[in-house]
Amino acid sequence: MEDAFKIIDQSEKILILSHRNPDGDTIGANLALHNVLAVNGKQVISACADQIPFSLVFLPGSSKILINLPDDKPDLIITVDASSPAQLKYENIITTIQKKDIPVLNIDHHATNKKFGTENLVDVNAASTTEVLYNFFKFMEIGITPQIATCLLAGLYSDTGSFMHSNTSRSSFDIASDLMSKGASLSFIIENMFKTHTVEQLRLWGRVLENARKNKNGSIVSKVTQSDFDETQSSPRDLTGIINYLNSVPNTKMTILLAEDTKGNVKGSIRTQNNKIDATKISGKFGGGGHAKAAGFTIPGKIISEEVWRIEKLD
Ligand SMILES: [Mn+2]
Repeated sequence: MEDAFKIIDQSEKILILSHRNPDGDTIGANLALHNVLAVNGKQVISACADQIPFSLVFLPGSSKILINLPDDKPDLIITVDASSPAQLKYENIITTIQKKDIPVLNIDHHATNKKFGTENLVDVNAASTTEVLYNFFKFMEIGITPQIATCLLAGLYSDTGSFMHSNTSRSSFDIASDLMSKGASLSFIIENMFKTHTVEQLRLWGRVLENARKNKNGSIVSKVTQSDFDETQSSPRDLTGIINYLNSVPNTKMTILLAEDTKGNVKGSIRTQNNKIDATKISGKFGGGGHAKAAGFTIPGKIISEEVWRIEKLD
């Protein structure tokens, strides 16, 4: 944390980057950090290559997150919640990080983090990147305003699945309690992040649930194809959250949801409640990453339905 503090202290123009397909953690972390650094006299730009979902627009300062990067070169790039440079999606940034042209502070909590930064503030025991930041702000003796508290709590809420995932620890509750005492608005977070489903999204979820089956290995699997998105007038983004329903069947090995995207890829999401299974080992076989209980991968291709017929001999 001391090194992270030093590298920030030495910089004037700071670019904070969230990962593609942003979630509550990467955006909450970005905005909390933006707020703290701007108050401390830094020139801060926040960006994310993909547009932030409607459910996160309520976060204080969300309009500060740009999609297009300004030409001005920063003195420091801070990445939040990104396990590898590729997660940032900006080609020129990925090259810059690889060439080490500009110092990079990598703040994250993924077990699969590639430690690509000049400094790496990575705590794999933290439930969210905002938990890492919370500890960092404490170390720096930063006063937490209600706005910062809301952003940090939103990240913790998002990554613990409302304190239901196995990464939820005593410290998650301690931090949440402290953030609420500092003015984080829980009702605001819940209303905006969890009660925002559209009818199109619910119809898509219907497809996922209907396609669900338990395979021979005791895993729950389901899929959605491009035609499911077309017919329900929904998009891949509308899948967020549905896998938790699939992953609610007792005594299963794991849950896998396969979804086609518009660019000819299949995105696989893996969840497990089984302590013997490490989801990152499975996602890793397909070039993906994530956490032991929640991981994912993307591979080019499409989903083919196979029908198998066989005759069972009677004795
Ligand atoms: Mn996260």
